[in-house]
Order: sequence, then structure tokens, then C-alpha cells
Amino acid sequence: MARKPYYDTDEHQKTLILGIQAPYHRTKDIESYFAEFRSLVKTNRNEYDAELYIKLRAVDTGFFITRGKIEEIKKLVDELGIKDIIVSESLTAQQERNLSEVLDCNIYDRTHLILEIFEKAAHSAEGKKQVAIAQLQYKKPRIAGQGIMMSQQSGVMGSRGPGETAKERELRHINQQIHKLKEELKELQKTRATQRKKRLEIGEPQVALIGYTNAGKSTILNALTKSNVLAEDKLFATLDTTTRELWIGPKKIGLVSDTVGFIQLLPHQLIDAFKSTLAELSYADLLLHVVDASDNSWPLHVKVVHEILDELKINKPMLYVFNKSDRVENMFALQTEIAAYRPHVVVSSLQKSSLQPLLDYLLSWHATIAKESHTADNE
Ligand SMILES: Nc1nc2c(ncn2[C@@H]2O[C@H](COP(=O)(O)OP(=O)(O)OP(=O)(O)O)[C@@H](O)[C@H]2O)c(=O)[nH]1
Ligand SMILES: [Mg+2]
Repeated sequence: MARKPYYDTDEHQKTLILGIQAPYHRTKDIESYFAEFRSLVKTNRNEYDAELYIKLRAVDTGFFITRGKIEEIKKLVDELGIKDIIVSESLTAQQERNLSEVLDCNIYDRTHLILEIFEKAAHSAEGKKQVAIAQLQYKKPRIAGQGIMMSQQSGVMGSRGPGETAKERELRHINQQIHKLKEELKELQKTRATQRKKRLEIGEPQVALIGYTNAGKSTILNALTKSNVLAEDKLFATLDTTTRELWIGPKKIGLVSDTVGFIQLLPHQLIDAFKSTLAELSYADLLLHVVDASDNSWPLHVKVVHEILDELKINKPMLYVFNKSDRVENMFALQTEIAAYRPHVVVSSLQKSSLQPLLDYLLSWHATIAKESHTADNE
């Protein structure tokens, strides 16, 4: 029977969240990774009845989880009557199917979880189409591997030739949908490119807020521009880019954009969606890289952001904005650790007065580029 995504059903099935420390995770960051996993689950409004955290020495190709650990999980599942398991890692379609069979549960992996969050958070036509493409791509190998039921020959009208199975027909339909969505996206992107061109012709400096999800980018945008972009204790509260005028006192600095947050182990289906949403960054003159300094794994988060920027081939002047200083317990230790990240400022965007170092930086940056363009004009 086809599985229903949890948001399609009102009934709550007994759910286990399963955090896995795989060999590719660093022990040092694992608590923060598990906290992030629980935030993803919470953001997706999944209720759960039990949690289990396990450490794997190796990844099993067929099941992801090794035999001994599966037995441990099976025992708990039987004891508590668990029907749904949400797993902290991304699984292949085959691994998901195998685990579902041996544990006799619905298995939802990390990619599934993130895709559902993205689906709820996408508001613009462009965002919605990008998420729909990612979801279809996720679905493809899951259908391709489905068993007997789907592969029986169909005698349904409209199928392509007598040999086409229900499964093949569904896959063909998915490919057509992906193709159609991609064409529609191209049109939307053309419109965006025209708007961008107009903006660039005016020649105003462009500043972009980037960083790990939940770092405080939208909160900073709101504080800098008196806007009201949704800022929440949720992962991926922002998916669509928002651009506002940036004024400091009577001085117009330029335009500032808020962007989608980054996350470690980003599902590969979403990379294209990120690429086009973040295409705006290629036109930025300055990146404000917002970091949640109160999360002990911030150095890893900074690394993840740099890796994604590298993949997007974006290399721009950057200011590190270490945020949430109000929640930092050992400020002295932080000051030492951030010394290598230059230039930087430390702020707490909930307290307006503490944003002053950021405002000062933006003013002096603006003065420098104004001088540069003046010199260039006179050459
Ligand atoms: N204590 C504290 N909380 C903050 C600070 N800045 C932001 N927050 C909180 O952190 C949470 C996330 O803030 P957002 O501004 O939504 O973060 P974001 O980077 O835009 O997140 P995404 O859009 O999900 O990527 C919210 O609950 C904010 O109120 C800060 O300086 N101190
Ligand atoms: Mg945001």
C-alpha cells in the first residue's frame, strides 16, 4: 500500500525519531546535529512518542543500519507499537524499503523531512515549482523500485503500447511533469532577470544576508530596514529572497536581501533549487555572513556555508556577523575563536543598540565604494 505523508493524515501513528551518528559525523558536533534534527522534526510539526540515538561504526549498503542495531530498534518498535520512524540521515530508496520491511514500519528519511518543510515554507510561484521538482526527483527511484503490484501490466487506456507497466507509466508521467515545471521555471526566471537588470542599472550597492538556517538573517534584515519579514525559531523560515532599501540614518547605503538558510548535508535534490534562488548572490557587492555564535557547532556551520558558496562559485567580499551574543556563555573564549574570521562584528540582533558595530561597518564600507566609483569615474 502506498504510504501517506504524515501531513496528509490526521491520525497520529506512534512515531519514533531515530538519530544516527554515522561515521561521517564528527563526535564533537553530534549533539548539535541531533538538536538540529529535533528542530527539523519540530518545524515540520511532527509529534513523536520516543527517541533513540545510535552510533554506527560503518554504513550498511543495503540497510544503512547494521544488523545488531536493527535488532535493537526492532525490539523497541515492537515494545512500543511504533508505526512511523523518522531517521536523521538520508537513505537510498533501497535502504528505505529494506528497513521498512524488516522493521514493519513506515520510514521517513532526512530528505523527506526537509522536502516537507520546504513545501510548507515555499510561497512564491518560483519556490513552489522548485520544491515540486525536488519532490518528484525524490519520488522517482522510490517508484522505480516498487514491487509486484506496480509492475503488473496495465490494461488501462492511454498506456503506451501493450508492454508498458503501471510503474513505467507513472515514471513517464513524472518525467513529463518535471520537464513541464522546468520550462515554467525558465519563464519565471526570465522575469526575475529583467527585474534584476533594472535594479542593477540604477547602480545601487547590493548587500546580501547569508548564513546557516536559524542564524538570525531575517531578524537582522528587519532590524536594519524596519521590515516585517517572518523571523521564527524554525528551520527554513525563509525560502524566498526579499530585497529592501537599506538606510542608515539619512544615508542610503543600497539594497539588502535576505536569503534561504543553508544546512549541512543538504539533500542533493535541493541543490538546483538553492542554485537558482541564490543566483542573486552573484550580483551582491557584500555578503553579510550571519553566524549563530551561541551554537557550539558554529565553526562547522561556517564551513558548510563556505562549501555551498564554493559550489555556487560565489566569491565576494564578506563580513562575518556573529549574532546572538546575548546567549553566548563565554564571551572571552568566543573572541579568541573568532579572531581568524576577518573582518567580523559581534552583535545581538534582538538588542538594537548592539547592532552599532554592524552599522559602523556598513557606513565605512559604503564610503569606500563611493570613493572607488568616484575615482573610476574620473579615470
Ligand atoms: N537570543 C537571540 N535570539 C535571536 C537573535 N537573533 C535572532 N534570534 C532568534 O533566532 C530565531 C531565528 O531567527 P531568524 O531571523 O528567523 O533566522 P534566519 O537566519 O532568518 O532563519 P531561516 O530563515 O530559517 O534560515 C528566531 O527565533 C529569532 O528571534 C539574537 O541576537 N539573540
Ligand atoms: Mg529567515
